[in-house]
Amino acid sequence: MSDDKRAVPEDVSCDKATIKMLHVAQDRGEETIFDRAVKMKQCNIGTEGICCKVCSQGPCRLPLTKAIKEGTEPDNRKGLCGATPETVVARNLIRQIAAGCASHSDHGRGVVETFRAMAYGEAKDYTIKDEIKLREVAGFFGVATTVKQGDDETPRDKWEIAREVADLALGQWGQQQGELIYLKRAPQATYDRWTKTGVKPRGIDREVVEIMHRTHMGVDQDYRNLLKQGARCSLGNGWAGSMMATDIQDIMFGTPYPNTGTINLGVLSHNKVNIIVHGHDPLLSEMIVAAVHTPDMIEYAKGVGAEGYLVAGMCCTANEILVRHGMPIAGDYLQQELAVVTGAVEAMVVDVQCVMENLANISECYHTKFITTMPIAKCFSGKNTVHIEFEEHHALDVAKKIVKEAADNFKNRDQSKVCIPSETNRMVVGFSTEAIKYHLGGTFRGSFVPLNDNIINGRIRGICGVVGCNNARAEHDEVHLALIKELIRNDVIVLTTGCSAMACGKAGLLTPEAAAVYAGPGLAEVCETVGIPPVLHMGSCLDNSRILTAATEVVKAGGLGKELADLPAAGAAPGWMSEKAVGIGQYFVTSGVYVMLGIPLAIYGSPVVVKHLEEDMEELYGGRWDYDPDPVSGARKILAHIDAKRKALGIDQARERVLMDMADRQKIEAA
Ligand code: MSK
Repeated sequence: MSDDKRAVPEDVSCDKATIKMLHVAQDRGEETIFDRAVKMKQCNIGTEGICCKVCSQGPCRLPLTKAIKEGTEPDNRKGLCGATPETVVARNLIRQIAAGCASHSDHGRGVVETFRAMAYGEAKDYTIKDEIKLREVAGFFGVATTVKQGDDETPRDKWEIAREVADLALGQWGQQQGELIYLKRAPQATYDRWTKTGVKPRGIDREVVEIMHRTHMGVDQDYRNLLKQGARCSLGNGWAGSMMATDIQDIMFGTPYPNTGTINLGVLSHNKVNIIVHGHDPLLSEMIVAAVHTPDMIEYAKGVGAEGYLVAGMCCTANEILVRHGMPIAGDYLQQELAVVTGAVEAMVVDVQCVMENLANISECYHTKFITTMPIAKCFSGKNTVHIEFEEHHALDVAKKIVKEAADNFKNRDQSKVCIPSETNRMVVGFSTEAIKYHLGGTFRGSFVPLNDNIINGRIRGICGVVGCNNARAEHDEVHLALIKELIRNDVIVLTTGCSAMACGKAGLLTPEAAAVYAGPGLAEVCETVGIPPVLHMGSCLDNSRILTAATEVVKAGGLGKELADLPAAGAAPGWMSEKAVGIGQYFVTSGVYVMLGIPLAIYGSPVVVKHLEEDMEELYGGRWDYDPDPVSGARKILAHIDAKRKALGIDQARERVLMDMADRQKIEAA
């Protein structure tokens, strides 16, 4: 770290393009999040979760002193009202869960509203791209897909089905009683556990609102009861809000199947109008992709002297258009300011979530138009900031307006400031649950059985979902890569989404060839036979629900236990930063998954709450939280967890056989 309080690029990232662009930004005197992370220290009280701000008599701060920690002083910490550290920490944590779940599920609501408008003929620019998925999803809602005509069953009209599905799906947000329909998609034993522990959500919105009520001053003062509501709310997001959003997006835009793509800042073009679509919601970005391919927009680009358009994604909007259209990814969350620093971006078009406010400031140093598009996500600052509101009933018209705004800005590009790094990487992406099934068994025999067989015989040791953000407090990309490389080296197949998937793409882990270089012998053999990478890109952070459905398929395929908690599987978020990640982590834990974090939850000010999350939750839900700042050590804890699950299933011996190399076999033969 340098004395003038700027980040040392080589210390904060392992990605070459990021390092180069950070040097460029610093040479130009432009500040990025990497520098701000050096300048601004984190608050110790906040990081431990022991600051209570729920009434105006505080904030009350309850620091965990060394003497309390060591037991030489009694723990008499209390807020003005008497709130204990347990209550304060649990309240803060479940408020994060509520915010995270609300974000993903509100995104989901928008998708379902547009789907409904489409089904009723009010959003004519959208259509049904995957009718097979529509009919499958109709089955989950109990909507008939055939109609009886005499003795015959004939397929029902797809638009009729879509209308019924849309009405039922939308009702899940406001449902007040009973339980959410999609919970039944979980393995029966997992569902039974939720019944027993009383965490089945009634409605998506209701559980979020109830968290806000319970955490108001003077309501719920039992940390176990508070955390239970956090668990309930998380299921409403993971198994309903997010899962329905993924399903409906697949119906409207197509279910992803393996596809190739390119990643990193080097994808930007010197000769084309560069448009970056950033955020999470594919409703607009799908239309921008469609708009740039229309003859009038192609002509428009020529008219401004450009060779066409380059639409590249950023954050999870990138994952959405990548998996369905093969559109390139410019970068992840931490690279958003650096994309503008290339001086070659005509428009940074944002929808919702993970958009840094500093984009407004950094855009002012260049010609870049910072275009906000959602009524719930405007930006006040910056002379280059423009708001062009998205409206689903005229989606293509809005997209064309944005494309024109970008094209008109092409002439303002200052060539003396253009600096596009050369780094790009090829990758294979788009492994939806359906695609994995197809890959393993083909069109007629699509099945997870071959995966289970290879887990049982020990070629594959286990499965790990590695997901989540990059965080400016940890080394960019490296925390993901170190953990993932350790896992695949030890024959654990990795399912990845979000910015973690992007780190893998940039490092070349998302190609089938990566198996020979990085995977252990068992996993490498399976990857080579089936033709898949050792790390499977499953989509955006919303698509973590795909990991739940894939894990459910593994349980259904048999031989690996009855509930998700039985599987030799784990989850990890080595560099998480957003509240959405807390919501996601909790839905995995509540579903029975061991979750390893590389950045701590704000809970360590209450050892009692820590014990509940890291130990007691396993008894309740079968899954638990864990934390290790060292990614390799974190990976080893995941391996130990997977081995314990293998032992409980009685398949640990098979694993030992596969691990024997030639020398081991020769020893046995000699004996
Ligand atoms: S974009 S939530 S930084 S994964 Fe989904 Fe990346 Fe995390 Fe945003």
